[in-house]
Amino acid sequence: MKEYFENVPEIRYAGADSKDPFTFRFYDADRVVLGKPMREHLPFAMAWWHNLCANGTDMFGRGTADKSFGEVPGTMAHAKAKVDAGFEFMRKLGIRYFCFHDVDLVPEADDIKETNRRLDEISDYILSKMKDTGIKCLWGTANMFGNPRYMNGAGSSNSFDVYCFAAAQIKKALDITVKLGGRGYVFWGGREGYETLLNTDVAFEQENIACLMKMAVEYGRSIGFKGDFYVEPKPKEPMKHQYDFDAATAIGFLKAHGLDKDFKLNIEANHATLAGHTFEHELRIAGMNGMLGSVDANQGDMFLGWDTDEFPYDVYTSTMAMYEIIRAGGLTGGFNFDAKNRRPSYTHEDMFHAYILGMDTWALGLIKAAEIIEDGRLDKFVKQRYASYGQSELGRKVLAKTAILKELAARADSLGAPELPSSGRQEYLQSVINSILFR
Ligand code: XLS
Ligand code: CA
Ligand code: CA
Repeated sequence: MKEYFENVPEIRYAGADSKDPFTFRFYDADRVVLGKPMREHLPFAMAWWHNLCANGTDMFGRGTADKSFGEVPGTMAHAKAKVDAGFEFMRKLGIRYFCFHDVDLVPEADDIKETNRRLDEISDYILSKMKDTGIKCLWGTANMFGNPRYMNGAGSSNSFDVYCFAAAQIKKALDITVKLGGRGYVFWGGREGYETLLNTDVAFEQENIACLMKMAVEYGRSIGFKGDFYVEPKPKEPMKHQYDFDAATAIGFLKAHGLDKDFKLNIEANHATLAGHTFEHELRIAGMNGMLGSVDANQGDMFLGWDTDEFPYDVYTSTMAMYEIIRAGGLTGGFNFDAKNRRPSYTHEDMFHAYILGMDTWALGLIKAAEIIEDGRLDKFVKQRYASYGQSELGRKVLAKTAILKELAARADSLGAPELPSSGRQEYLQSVINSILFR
């Protein structure tokens, strides 16, 4: 069997002091943290599109990276070479899952019947590789934003024929996800949104999106899909206004349409910051609603207003994100590196450096989040901050939801002027975090 990454060995844990670039400094799959090995806390996944397809092309220039893997792009031979290279890549890193869009796997033909035939062929091939390696599918999805037919969206398109094409792609992507045993199925509303109200019926479009999702659930369940459907919120780009703006908006939409039992959220770090939120905020909102499903593990650039999909490097964020994830009871999905090398980092070795960085950043985040939990000061502080509700009979009635407005007003009258609430102590708490992070 041809080796695609000859210069790269299997990546092993070698400790924080390791100077060998092809080692993990923090990700030690067997290390037990909070009673579970790291590999169980961190089901990492390779994103087929960025890792095996994206070559650094941007709107100002051609690609810089060679992702041909020795074959001619646009052919089935190339599609198979990507499978071989991808499985070698995952095996060398100890990554146990992958995520895909339909059109990442095969070149799209003009006729959907031919595209579907190619998908059948490649998924047979992928399945044989999965059996040989034990690598699994985290989630699948349909790319309903790239083809020009989706210029006005898929579920939100003004064209009924385009809506039918979206349905056909979802049906096939679900077939493939089930065939590969995927844990989840993602809806990222790529172009589900609008540019101007002057030509848009928002209510009509949102009803149609929900209807498509309902049909997807019915079909998925009918073919034995037991996993979660996910919505991946994103506020903008490519559309100016995207309907799944953020976690709260997506949850409201899912609940309004009775989809919240089958759907959870796939929270992407870069999308959170585009929405003006921290990643932790989005995880908290999803988690407290029982709808935290999976994570797209990347980071954005605060100086740029677009979706840069960088590999995660910020340990403050991975720590506080892991803190949220653990407290929410973990993920039903996993950690998909929806991230790409920077354009000047164009070699095959850079693909490995990027994943080593990402996996180590999350491993360190897990270790430090566990320390914050074991330390307990943060948790205790937050509980104490709201303690006044439990300190009077009336406060307890509010907690039991039996109080009435008049009683509360009477208490306010008896107090005259209330004392200031207790101090937020933000700077103290930040110093606690630093002392745990850097000890
Ligand atoms: C794009 C999205 C996309 C989804 C899957 O911004 O992040 O990659 O994760 O369609
Ligand atoms: Ca994503
Ligand atoms: Ca992104």
